Amino acid sequence: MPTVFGTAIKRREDPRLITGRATYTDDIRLPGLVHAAILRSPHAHARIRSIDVEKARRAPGVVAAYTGRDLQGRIGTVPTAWLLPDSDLKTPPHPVLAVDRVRYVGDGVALVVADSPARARDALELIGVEYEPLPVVVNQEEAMQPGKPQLHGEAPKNVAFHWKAGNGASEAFQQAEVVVRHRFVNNRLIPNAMEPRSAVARYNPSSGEMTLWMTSQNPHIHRYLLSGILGIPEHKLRVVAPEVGGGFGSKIACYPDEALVAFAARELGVPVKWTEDRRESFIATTHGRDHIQDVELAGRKDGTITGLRATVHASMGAYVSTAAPGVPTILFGLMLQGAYRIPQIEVDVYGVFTNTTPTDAYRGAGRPEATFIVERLVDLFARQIGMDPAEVRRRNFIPANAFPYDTPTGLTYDSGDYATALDKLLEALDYPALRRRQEELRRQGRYLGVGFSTYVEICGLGPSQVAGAVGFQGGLWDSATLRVLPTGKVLVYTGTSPHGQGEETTFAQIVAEALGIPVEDVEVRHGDTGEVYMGWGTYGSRTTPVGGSAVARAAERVVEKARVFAAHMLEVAQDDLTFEEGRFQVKGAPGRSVSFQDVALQAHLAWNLPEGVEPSLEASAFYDPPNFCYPFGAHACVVEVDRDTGEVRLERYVAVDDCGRIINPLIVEGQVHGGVVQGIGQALWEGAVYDENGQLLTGSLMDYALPKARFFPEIETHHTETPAPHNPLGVKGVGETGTIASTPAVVNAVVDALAPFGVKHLETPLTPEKVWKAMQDGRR
Ligand code: MCN
Repeated sequence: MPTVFGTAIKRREDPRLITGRATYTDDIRLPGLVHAAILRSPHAHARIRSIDVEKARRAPGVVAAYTGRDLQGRIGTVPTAWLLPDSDLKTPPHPVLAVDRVRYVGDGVALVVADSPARARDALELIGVEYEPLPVVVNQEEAMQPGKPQLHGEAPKNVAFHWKAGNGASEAFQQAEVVVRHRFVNNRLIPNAMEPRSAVARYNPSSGEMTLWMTSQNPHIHRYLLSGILGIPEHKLRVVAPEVGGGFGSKIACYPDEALVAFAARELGVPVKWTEDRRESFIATTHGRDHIQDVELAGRKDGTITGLRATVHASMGAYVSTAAPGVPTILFGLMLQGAYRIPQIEVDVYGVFTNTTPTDAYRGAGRPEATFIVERLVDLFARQIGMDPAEVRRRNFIPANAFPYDTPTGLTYDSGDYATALDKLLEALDYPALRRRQEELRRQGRYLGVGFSTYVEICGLGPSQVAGAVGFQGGLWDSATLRVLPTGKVLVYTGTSPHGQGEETTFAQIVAEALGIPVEDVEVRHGDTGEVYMGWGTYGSRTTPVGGSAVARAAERVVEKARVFAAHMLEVAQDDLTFEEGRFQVKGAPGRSVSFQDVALQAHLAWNLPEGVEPSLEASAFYDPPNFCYPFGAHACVVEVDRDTGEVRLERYVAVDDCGRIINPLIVEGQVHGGVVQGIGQALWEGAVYDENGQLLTGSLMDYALPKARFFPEIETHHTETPAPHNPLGVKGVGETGTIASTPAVVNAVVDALAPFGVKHLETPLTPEKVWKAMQDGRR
């Protein structure tokens, strides 16, 4: 049997996806189905004087219409799942429909249910809402100034929380030979999964059971939270995530909308569907990033970094979304170490309410914001001391023999070899030749730039104890059950909920390898609380390190039980058996063996069971990792900036990533490609823009520039393999590495290209206009 772990087999998910045969939530058709539409506030901040839904109720095809007042006392508010200890976090109530005040453009105001989606939307126009507009604040720093509009009575100065970490950096700055200070604006991004959010709810009044199909990255968390909002006992609520067309973090949160759909289905006794349109998705699905970062780095002239300090204002938007408090704190502040031995670090984060769409996780969630700071500061430092940026990185790397490495922010990096990744990158780039070419081109008036990003990230979330200690209101272990059928085929149930990442393929590879059976004989099931007992979902690149480890453990247990049957069948002691390539073999007796399939059949036919052993071959495992995983790597981008137009042309992108042992190189490459493209999106094109009235100016795909395939050269991927020392597979996550690494690599490259103009920094996205202006200003 060829090994399947480490093999680039094609994703089994893809045929159904690329032939249009997958079933997404919006594809679900049920008898008697009616359709919901949500009226959303056009104001960023306003008092609601009155809402009149009577005309809408009488409109053709309308079944029902509800306002926030209609729902009061009948449905709960939207909860937050990450409470930050020692931070004084304020979590003002977030009603499912606004009652007397709206706080962002997109805040839900009324729900209409009708016999078709079009009629439901038409009826929204018949709802009369009298708004009294209030002053608006969209910038988080301004929101903390005296006299600015207050979003929530419970949060003076609009501060949702103030959080600190690190070991103090005053000494490093007092003794520094060189200090680099800067302000970075990590711009707000809009996730734009290919499939917008959607929900279908069906209630059975006779049993009191509710089934809710929804676009979820974590159905069990949604079941738990929604059961609270709806007052439906958890065992009567089944949450199913059918095919989910991407999430990128935006389908983790518990939103008001899905709760409303379930509420309406229960009220009306008919199934109800709601699907966001793209415009709605822009304003009503959480956004990402949005930091104002005041940062400084202390160092010596010889290139040693001695300290890093950051004060950050992170926008929470109008309410605290489900996982939002953890993003600019744990996933950001604790990672300001980067890949370097920085002895002193200090970070202060203010989470601030503004009249904007709530923010939450977006691919990388906190880690891109941290990596951007570290990698830009390293480049600014290199420039200031006149040293090559690759050399400054190398000098400060945590050395390979220093792992496990305790950081000043309280984490323990598990394993790493950062210098080897950089070496591989420099070789792939042919770095000296690249610098020579840059010089040559500059002489011809052409501006080539090369930018690095040597990153480390925290993922594989995560040890439940640590998560609990930092305020996450849940566990972060995961579960797997393996059911072996009489013919030796295997069903795998995982508590994770992949939505594009490909674990139906890679988890099958883990099992096929462990049991020595064909990979086609393994089927992976996920995303249904009715099928899978419990799990915590897919995000934070945890699915493989945590969920995959649970699968590996369960497979080991299946083999243990199979060994009992095999020993009985072969009439030898268990210790006399080896298990290789799917066969139990009597040691030293080549002719005497049984296959895994023989054992599976025996376990079920059960006419000759070992004494005291129950029939069947099934095992479960619950895996709680002892540590996070810390994938790392070295990325480089080569750009050429057009002197006349300011346009940035991507010439090369080279990624060296280390995600421990690789299960499927093809899938890993795909994840790196997608991640890199998303990170470059932020660097060059993407950015949410609000005007001073809180209107989202980039509220459609005409205004919000997503990356397009034709903008990219072939992304070159390479790997080093430093196994995670603490999980049974030696794997680290890879789902976010590309996004985390790539944004600063591109910005560093553009700034490097513009060095002759004296340009030291440009805020993302680096639009041609900004780049062109920087060249004009530099020349002056
Ligand atoms: N893998 C592997 N070997 C490794 C590590 C991973 O073969 N050493 C494989 C995995 O088995 C899986 C894939 O790579 O098939 C990604 O796995 P993992 O790193 O565990 O990440 P998750 O599955 O937990 O995915 C989450 C991550 C996040 S946080 C975001 S956001 C994101 C992403 O993945 N959103 C995505 N990738 C996405 N890809 C798609 N298509 N759609 C999204 O919404």
